[in-house]
Order: sequence, then C-alpha cells, then structure tokens
Amino acid sequence: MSAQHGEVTPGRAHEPERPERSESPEPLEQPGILHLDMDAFFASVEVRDAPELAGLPVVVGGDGRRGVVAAASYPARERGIRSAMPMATARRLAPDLVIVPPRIGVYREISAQVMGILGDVVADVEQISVDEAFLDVRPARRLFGPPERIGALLRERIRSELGLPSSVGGSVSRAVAKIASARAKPDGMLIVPAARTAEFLAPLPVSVISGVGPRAVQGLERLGVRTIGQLRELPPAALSRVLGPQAPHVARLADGTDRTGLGRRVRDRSLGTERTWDEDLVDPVDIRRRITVMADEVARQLRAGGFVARTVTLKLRGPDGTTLTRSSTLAQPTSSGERLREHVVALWERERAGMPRVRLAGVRASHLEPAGTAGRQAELVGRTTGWTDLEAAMDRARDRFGSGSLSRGSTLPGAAPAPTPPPPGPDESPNALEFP
Ligand code: TTP
Ligand code: MG
Ligand code: MG
Repeated sequence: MSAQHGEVTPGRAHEPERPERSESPEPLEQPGILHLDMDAFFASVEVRDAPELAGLPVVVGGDGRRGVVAAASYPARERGIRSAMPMATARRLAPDLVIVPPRIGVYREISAQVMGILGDVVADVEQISVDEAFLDVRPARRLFGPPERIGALLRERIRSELGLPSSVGGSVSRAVAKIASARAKPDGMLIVPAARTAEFLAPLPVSVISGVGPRAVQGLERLGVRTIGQLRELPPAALSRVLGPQAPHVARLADGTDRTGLGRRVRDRSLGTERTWDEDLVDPVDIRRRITVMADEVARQLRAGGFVARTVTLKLRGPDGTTLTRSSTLAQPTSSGERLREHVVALWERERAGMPRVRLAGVRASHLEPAGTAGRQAELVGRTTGWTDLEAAMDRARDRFGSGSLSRGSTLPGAAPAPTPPPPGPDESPNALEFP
C-alpha cells in the first residue's frame, strides 16, 4: 500500500562516523520540511467512488466545446493526457477516455478532511492549494519519530481513512520538498537527506524549480544549461542576467544550501469580489471599468491581509446564466492592482466576443502567499515596485480620509480607458475550474 519507490535513505547511512565530525558543533541536520500532495486528486476521488473506473484513463473536466482537463488519472497520463489540456485533445489521445464532470463541493470537503489529518499529527501546516500542504515536522519528531516515519503515517492515514493515494517529499527546504514529492509520485515518498540535496537536484531539468518559467528555461538553454547541475556551474552574473532578482535564491537551491521553511499559515487561499447587476452591462468601456475597480478592490484586500497572489480569475455570467471562468497565472506573485488589472482586462478582451452582455462579474485572487517571503522578492521586479509602493500609499490615504478620497484616473466614470494591456504571456493557462 505504501509504495516507497525511489526512496533515498536517510543521511546517516551516507555520513559514516568520522573523527572530524566532533569538530563541527552542528548536529546532523534532519530534513524537517515535508510536502504532501494528493495524487491526481479530483480523478482519484472519482475512481474511489466508482471503483469500476480503476485502471482506466479517467479525467475530470468539462465535456463541452471549450472543455479542459482539470485532473487526469495516472493511466490517462500514460497516454500523454495532462491538466489544462483541451478535452478534445485528450479524447484524441485516448478514444476510451472516461470523462467525469467535476464535483467541486465533494473535493472541497475531502480537502478539508486531508488537512484535518495533517493537523492532527503536525501543528505547523501551511496549506498551499486544494490538495497540498507544507509541514514543519521538527516539533512532531519527539512524539512520532523521524520525518520518514511521519510521512508514512500521514500517507497511511489518508489511504485508510479517505481511500486516496498521496505522495510526500521531504527536505531541509520547502522548495526541494516540493520537487521531491513530485518525483515520488504516484503513491510514493522521497526524503532527501540534507547532505545529498545538491546530488539529488543535479540531474533534474531546471524547469522543476518553481519560479523558473518557460522564458527562463529558454534563456538558460541558450547558455547550454538544461539541468540544475549545469546551472550550478554558471557564473553568478550570467545567472542574474537570465533570472533577475530570483538568481540568488535559485543558486542557493541548486547548491543545496537553501533553508527556506514554512511561510505564515494561509487559511484563506483565495479572496475576491463579485457583483450582479439588475440590468445587463453591454458597454465595453463600462464593463472594463467595473472589472478594473474589482481588481483594485481585490488587490487592496490582498495588501490588507499581507498576501500576494499567484493566480487571478475573472468570472462573467450572461443573462442566460452561462458562466465563464478564466484564470491567469502571474509570472510573479503580486498584490498590485495594476498587475491584477492587466491580467483580468486581458482575459476579458479575449472573452468579450462570447459574452457581449454581462449580468455578473467577479475577480478572485488565489494561490496566496504571505507577502514578504517569495512574494516580496518578486515585487522587487521592475515597475511592479513603483505600483505597489504607490498603491500602499493609496491604501494609507484611504484609511485616513475614507474610501472616496482617491481613485485612479481610468476608473472614474467618463475618463478615457487605459491603453490595452499586453497579453499576460506564456505563463497563463486556461482553467476549467476555479480553484476552491
Ligand atoms: P495538482 O496537485 O496540480 O494535480 P493532481 O492532484 O491532479 O495530480 P498530481 O498527482 O500531479 O498532483 O492539482 C490538484 C487538483 O487541482 C487537480 O486534481 C484538479 C485541480 N486542477 C485544476 O482544476 N486545473 C488545473 O490546471 C490543475 C493543474 C489542477
Ligand atoms: Mg495533486
Ligand atoms: Mg497539488
């Protein structure tokens, strides 16, 4: 049941007792951060509830013309099917594909049960999406034993109490723990001893590092760098040219010296606003102005809560009830209204032909992170800084003088609309479902 494939044995086995050890006051460092992620989460729930589907290529997602795969079972992945792929493509890859419509309420409930199990065992749980969390297991060690014992216990409880497979990665750094859990999938566990971190990472493609997006991958490839081992050999200046302010963090990661642990606990993983109108909105300038105001409002909520968001979602509903939800993943997490606005307006520009009359509109930010860890670094990129500073100052003024005191030029009725923003770029992906 608890297939432990690919497990790297704990550090002690690779660090024989040497006399020099006594010169170092550091105790042998244990991997204290675990990352647990459910396997093919939505699809696994559907297979659990319809066991005749076991072993078949199963996907959860919309079956319509614009349908997209939300989750793909591992048998479906063997045929090349992936999340965010158009359903039509998935059907071509697997003519015997089983398509199950999503049951978001059920997944949310199970998500809460998973998090409940994690919270039973480990006090410090940082949930980062519907099916995954980071855990700081150092304090739980005295009670439950070493990290691999805790990881196995969690996987076993999720399996026996919820009937679902999950995978666990462990490391001294949260970023490496997440990479390890992905390598352990499906239904596995991979704990990387501190001293073997660089060795574990060396053969992996640079794209496994979160924050190294498609553009960075291309830039590195032009320098002949494909793996993390090769990235380690790059001079820091060259790395900075490709990765910008992220470079030092990525370099520490590649070296195995990163020790970034849990961030602040993020309970509300998304926040947003939506509005319904009695009369349909038909004027594009008006619609655009209203979603701009919403983006600003959401950004303000983010800043008030001390968060940055990785994903922004635009929801539109027409008079006949047709609802459209489109998400955009930001290259850098942000709390800037200007950035959120660029993305939601671009999403709307793309969809407006199919939704000429709008009854309801909403903007939601998700994949929240505490501002000040990864987020703050990201905000230092380019012009975002200016906007966030300006916006923080506007927040302060609003707090002092009331909400009517300030608004941006283009949101005032009658003001000229802002220029069309650039498209969000290659990091954007269509989402069949809003992340709960
Ligand atoms: P993931 O954990 O990214 O993927 P997964 O659990 O399906 O598969 P893996 O074994 O690789 O972890 O996402 C969790 C759920 O979130 C997923 O089951 C469905 C939903 N989801 C979407 O709705 N759209 C998407 O584009 C992605 C990536 C996930
Ligand atoms: Mg998952
Ligand atoms: Mg996940």
